[in-house]
Amino acid sequence: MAEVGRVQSMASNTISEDTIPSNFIWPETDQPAITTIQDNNFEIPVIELNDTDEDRLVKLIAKASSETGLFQIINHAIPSEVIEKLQKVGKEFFELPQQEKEKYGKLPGSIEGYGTSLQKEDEGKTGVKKQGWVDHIFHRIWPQSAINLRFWPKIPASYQEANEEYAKYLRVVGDKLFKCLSLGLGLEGHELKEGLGGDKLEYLMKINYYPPCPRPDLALGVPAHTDMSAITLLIPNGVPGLQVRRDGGWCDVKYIPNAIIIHIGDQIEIMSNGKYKAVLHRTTVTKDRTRMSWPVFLEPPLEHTVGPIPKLVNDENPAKYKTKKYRDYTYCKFNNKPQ
Ligand SMILES: O=C(O)CCC(=O)C(=O)O
Repeated sequence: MAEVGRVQSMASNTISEDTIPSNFIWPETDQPAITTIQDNNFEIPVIELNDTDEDRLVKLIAKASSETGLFQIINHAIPSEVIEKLQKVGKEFFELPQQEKEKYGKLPGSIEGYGTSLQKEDEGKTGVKKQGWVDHIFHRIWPQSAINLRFWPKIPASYQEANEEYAKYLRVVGDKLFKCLSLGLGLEGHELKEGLGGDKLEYLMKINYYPPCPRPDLALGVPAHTDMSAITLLIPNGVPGLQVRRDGGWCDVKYIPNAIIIHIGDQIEIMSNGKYKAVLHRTTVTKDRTRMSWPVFLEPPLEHTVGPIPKLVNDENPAKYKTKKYRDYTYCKFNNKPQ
């Protein structure tokens, strides 16, 4: 912890009558008040996706993906009305009565559906796994064959249309990013996407809803992790909360309005044999504002096998990762088992 002197500790001198259940109180090694490096906002690279100089675009994306695993794209050609509509219907869904949201509850063994750690009283026991201060819903939005509308909210009525419209634009952005990431590795433009299942590549929408929290100094939204996906394309609302690991602590990420935040995930790190880096990140919550985010995880089908691209592996640069089915990768990741 070289930079520990810059990490401000507030937890010990915060006096508050507000309390939260113990299962939301993280150990001191994770508490935002102790581990956030103050006044050190992390300015993530801003990349114009409509840059007509393809070489420059490829270099910028490859640099950001190798150094930080996180960047934001602007001029991505997704109309702001499409994004606003997506955000509006998502917000309306989370503001519905709990009973209505539970209609979309997850089924055993399925990632899709509504999930909450905030409303379930039986989970508030001391000693249980620490929980994030967040509700969420997952559902696939592409390809058509992977969509199960049972998990798509029927209220508000325009939810489906707004998500379909967003998916249509997002696919163009996803294809362009994969092409640039491929070229940045010296591969042909189609190779990364092909290695992830080609047109069977899945777009998994998640919406995070982080309500105000009486003790944002002690709680976390989503705990530290890298994404299992290949890449993640995320839209936040205007409330800050994303943090990345830096200098032995955590830095707030500053993003610009209307940008899409791109996270490099585990599958691209693996395929690139470590040239691109999956970004370690987490989220914090605030006392008086609701934060929301809409990450879409671009990932291979569960039965698809992913490993370092053979062209990137040789005697000097042997494979650093195993080649395995994505289903097996997700099993190990969910269950904290070695890969
Ligand atoms: O809300 C965010 O900005 C990030 C969310 C995230 O990391 C996740 O849902 O996996």
